[in-house]
Amino acid sequence: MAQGNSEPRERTVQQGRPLQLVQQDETTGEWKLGEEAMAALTRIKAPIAVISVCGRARTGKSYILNQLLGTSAGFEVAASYRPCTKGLWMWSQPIRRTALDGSNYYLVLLDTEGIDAYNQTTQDGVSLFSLAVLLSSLFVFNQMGGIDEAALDRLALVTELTRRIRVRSSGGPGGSGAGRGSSGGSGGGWGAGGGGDAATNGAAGNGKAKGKGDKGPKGDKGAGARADEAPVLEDVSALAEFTPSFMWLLRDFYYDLEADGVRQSPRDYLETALMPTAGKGPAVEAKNMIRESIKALFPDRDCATLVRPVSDEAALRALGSLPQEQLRPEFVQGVERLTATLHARAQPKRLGTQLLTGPLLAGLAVAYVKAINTGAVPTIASAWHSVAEAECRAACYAAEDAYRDAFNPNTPPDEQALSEEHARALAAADRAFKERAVGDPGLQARFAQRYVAACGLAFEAVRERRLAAAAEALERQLQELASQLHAEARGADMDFARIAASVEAGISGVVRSTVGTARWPRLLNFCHAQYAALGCDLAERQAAAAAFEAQRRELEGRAQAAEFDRLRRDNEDLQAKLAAATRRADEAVAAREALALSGAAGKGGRKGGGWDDEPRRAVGCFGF
Ligand SMILES: Nc1nc2c(ncn2[C@@H]2O[C@H](COP(=O)(O)OP(=O)(O)OP(=O)(O)O)[C@@H](O)[C@H]2O)c(=O)[nH]1
Ligand SMILES: [Mg+2]
Repeated sequence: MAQGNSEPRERTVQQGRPLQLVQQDETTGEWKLGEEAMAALTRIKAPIAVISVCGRARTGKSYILNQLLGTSAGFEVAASYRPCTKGLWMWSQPIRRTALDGSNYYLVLLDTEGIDAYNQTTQDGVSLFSLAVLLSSLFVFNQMGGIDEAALDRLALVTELTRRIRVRSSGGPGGSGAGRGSSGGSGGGWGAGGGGDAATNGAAGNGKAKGKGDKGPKGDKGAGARADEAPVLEDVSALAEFTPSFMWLLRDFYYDLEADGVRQSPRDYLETALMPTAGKGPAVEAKNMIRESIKALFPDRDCATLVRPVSDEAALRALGSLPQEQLRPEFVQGVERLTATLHARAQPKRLGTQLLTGPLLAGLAVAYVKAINTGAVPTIASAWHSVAEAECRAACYAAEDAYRDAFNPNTPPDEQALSEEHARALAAADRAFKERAVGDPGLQARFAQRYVAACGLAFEAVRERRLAAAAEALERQLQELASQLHAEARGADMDFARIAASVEAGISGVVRSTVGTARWPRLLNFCHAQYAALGCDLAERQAAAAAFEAQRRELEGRAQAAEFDRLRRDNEDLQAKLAAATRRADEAVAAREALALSGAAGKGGRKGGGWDDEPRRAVGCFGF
C-alpha cells in the first residue's frame, strides 16, 4: 500500500464534537443513521479516509482516538466497567490531509461500541464490526496485551465477515449461495455490473427483529444459511479487494519483541503470530483457518504497540482527563508514532477504482444499514450500485441545472445561434454530470441519455418560444410598415419609382432591427405582396383619375354644346324678331307712304301732322 506523508504529529487540538453515526433503536432493535453525522459526512465533498477503531469493550478505544485528536474532550471515555460507547460515533470535524500527489483529502475518525459489550448480542457486535469494516479505509483492531490464541479467536469475528458481507448478489434470495462471495475471485469485473438490491439478498422471508430480546432470529437472517459453515477462503479473497487496511493495536504492551536475539518489529510480531500452528486435527485446522482468513481478508496489515499510559491505577481511572504531562513519556512518544503511522496508512477510501467522497460513503452507509435491518447480508456491489444510481440521478439534475444556467436566454432568435447556444450549454451540462456521476460506464451512459433528452426538450421549448416571439415581433413591424407604405402611396405625386424606394427603405429598417434566417422568406413574401398591392392601388387610382378627367371633359363639352345651342336659339329668336320688326317697319313705311300718297291726293290733311313720327314709334316698340 502506498504510504502517505509522515509529517510530525500536530498537537493542535482538533475542533469538533462526537456525532452519533449509527445507533440501535432500543425498542425495535433496528439500526439508524444519525442525521447530524450523515449531514456532516455529506458535506465532505473531497476524497475521504476513515479510521475506525474496533475491539472489545473497555479497552481504551475512545481514549486513543482522543489522543489522535489531541483533546481530552473528544469521544466519551468512562472509567466505569459499564460499556460506554454505543453504536458508531464520528468526529464532526474531518482532519484535512495532503496526499503525496498534493491533492487534499479528509480524515474522519470513527469510534465503535465494544464488540462484546455485556448487553450486546453477538449479532449486534458483528453488525457493527461489519459496518466499521465496510465504512473505513483503515481498520484498527484494538486490544489489551499481546497476540495470543485467545486474541486470535476474538479476531475470528472477522471470519464472520465472509458470511455477513458479500461482494455481490448471488442472484437469489437466501438460498444455498447466500453469504458466499460470488465474484469467483478477486477483481471479478467490479464496477462493470452491480445491480440487484441489497434488500433482496440473504435469507428470504425473514422479518425485522422485534426488540432487544429478539435478536437471535434477526441475527441469523441473511447469514443464517451458513452460520454453521466454516469460512471459505475464496469468499475471503473476494472480500479482500474491498476490506480496509488493517492495524492491530496492542495496548499495555510490555513484551520485549525479541526472538532469537533479533529485535522484531510489531509487524514481524504480527506475521509470526499469524503463521500456521503445527499439528493436526480439527482444533488445529480451525486455528489455522482463522489465521488464513485474517491474512486473506487483510492483505495490507500492520501492528503497533503502546505501553500502559500511567502506572498508577487511580490515575488510570482518571485517564480521560489527565493532562499529557502526567502520562508516561514512552506512552506519549508511542502515541506520536502511532498517530504518524495511522495518518500515513489511512488513505482515501476506494471501491475498486472509485475514490469515495463523503456523500458516496454516506450513501453506502444508508445501503448497508438498510440491508442489515432487512435481515439481508450487505452486498457491496448492490450497495454501491444503489449509491452510484443515486449519484448519477443527482448528477443528472446537476447537469440540467448547469444547462439552464449556461443557456443565455437572450440568444438571438436565429436557428443557428440557438443551436450553437444549445451545444455550449450542453457542454456545461456534460461537465457538471461528469463531475458528479459515478459507477460503471453503462449506468452513467443511461443517466447521461436522460439529461441530454431533458436538455433537448428544454431547448426545443426555448427555441420555439424564441422563434415565435421573433416572428410575432417581425409581423408587428411589417404591419406598421405596410400601413406606412399604404399611407405614403396615397400621396398626390406618388408613382411606381417612389413606391419601390419606400418599400426598399422600409424593408432595410426591418432587416436592421430583426435577426434570424427565418425572417428572409417572410420579408420576401412581404415585398411581393406590398409591390403587388401598392402597384395595383396606384394603377387603380391613376385609372380612376383618368376616367374622371374624361368624364369632366365630356360634361364640359356637353355644357358648351348646350350653351352653343342656347346662343344659337337666342340668335335665331333675335333673327326672327328682327325679321318681324323689319317687316313691320317696312309695313309701316309702306303704310306711311300710302298715307302720304292719299294725303296728297286729299289736300287738307293735317300740316306737319303727327303721321311723320309713326314709323319711328313702330320700330321703337321692339326695343332697338
Ligand atoms: N490500562 C489502560 N487503560 C486505559 C488505556 N486507555 C484508556 N484506558 C482506560 O480504560 C477505560 C475505558 O476507556 P475508554 O476509552 O472509554 O474505552 P472504550 O474501549 O472506548 O470503552 P467502550 O466504549 O465502553 O467500549 C478508561 O478508564 C480509561 O481511562 C490504556 O492504554 N491502558
Ligand atoms: Mg468507547
